[in-house]
Amino acid sequence: MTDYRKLWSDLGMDLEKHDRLTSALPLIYEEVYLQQPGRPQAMEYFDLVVAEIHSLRIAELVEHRRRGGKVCGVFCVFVPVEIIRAAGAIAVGLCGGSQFWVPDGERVLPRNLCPLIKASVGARLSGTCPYFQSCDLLIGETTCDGKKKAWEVLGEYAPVYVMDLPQMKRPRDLAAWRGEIELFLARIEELTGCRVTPGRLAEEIRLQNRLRQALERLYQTRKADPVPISGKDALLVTQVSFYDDPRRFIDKTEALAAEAEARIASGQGVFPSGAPRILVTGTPMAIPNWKLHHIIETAGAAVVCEETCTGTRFFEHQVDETGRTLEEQLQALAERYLKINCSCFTPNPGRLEDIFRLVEAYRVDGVIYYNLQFCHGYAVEYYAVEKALKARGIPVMKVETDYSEEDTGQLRTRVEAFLEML
Ligand code: BJ8
Repeated sequence: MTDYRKLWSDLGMDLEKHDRLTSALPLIYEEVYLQQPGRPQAMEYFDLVVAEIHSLRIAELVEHRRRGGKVCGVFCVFVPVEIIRAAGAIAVGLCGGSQFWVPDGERVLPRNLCPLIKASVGARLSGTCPYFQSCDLLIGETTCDGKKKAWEVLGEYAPVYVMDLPQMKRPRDLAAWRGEIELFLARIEELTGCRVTPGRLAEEIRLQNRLRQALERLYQTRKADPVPISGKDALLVTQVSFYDDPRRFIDKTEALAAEAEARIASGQGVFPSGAPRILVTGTPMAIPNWKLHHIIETAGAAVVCEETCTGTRFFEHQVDETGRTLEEQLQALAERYLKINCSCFTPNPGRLEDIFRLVEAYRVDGVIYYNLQFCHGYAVEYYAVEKALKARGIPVMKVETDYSEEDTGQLRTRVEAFLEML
């Protein structure tokens, strides 16, 4: 049996502090997840992943490194993980979703900064996240200003590589992004000492496409009324996708989707038919950030879709698999990734189109715009989203919050008032 305390200690973790972090999770998970009535049985796997969040997968990463493999940490859905894997490395998502890490982040970052950035940096500084401790290279990107500058700070504590993401989508931006992907490939080859061949890259492109398709299949089931799976459970599945083994994740997600499809066939749901259907749009929700979904769903509504980077922005659009040469494959990767409609782009009309399309497809009654505090890109973009939704008669409400529980009561009151209006 693996001695995890030894394993964490070998990773240089602060065990005492880590105990404090992990002691709170079972209680929170019990309340937020396990008390939900009628959950699909296939969620058991994802419950296990959370219960063992700092052990089972970490042991796999440690074993991979013991054999000479590398681990790369990523913070954004723009990073083409296919390249990392094609070079024999493992990619894990590192975005911090816990308030626990915020104070450590604030030791080196301003308080009035997005909690996702503070928690991500805090996770590294506190020595309590075994994923961070297992990484040979952290890969940042130039999306928002906060992240862009935080990489400089993080770089004092761990090796960081930054991808320069263009902020417009003109042909010259696509060409620049393609160039960035080439540089990235060279850096990953240097790290791993492995050449990325067209054959290996084709395999990883297909694998990541399958992973996206598995999530898409699960999301499709959320279009049904009654909805066969809660928004909280669907969110958890996406959160897990960022660090689980991709093949195992695909199998488990397909099994869950199959169960959800069977539920639809027999009319079984987790909310009564006719319950208000909510689309959440905005900033990502990194694990264990389940705050807003929990408030909405304990108020009697179902979250049926997330237009976020822990939702549709992560899995929509496939990479073209027909490329045979490295050049063609890198072009296909550049094109697919540049289709993501993050608010860091100007203008960003694609996001509005996505929201309308999803509102219709998921038969949404109301939209809740989720804005992490101090995320200016999404905050400013609310203006256009609100105007466009109101013009179409679609109710919308903006929620601006952080990871703390201080405003939970107030948020609950606002969400309940919004739901009553639908
Ligand atoms: S593609 S949303 S994952 S950047 S919430 S850190 S934007 S201040 S996370 Fe994001 Fe990539 Fe865009 Fe998606 Fe900055 Fe905003 Fe914080 Fe954000």
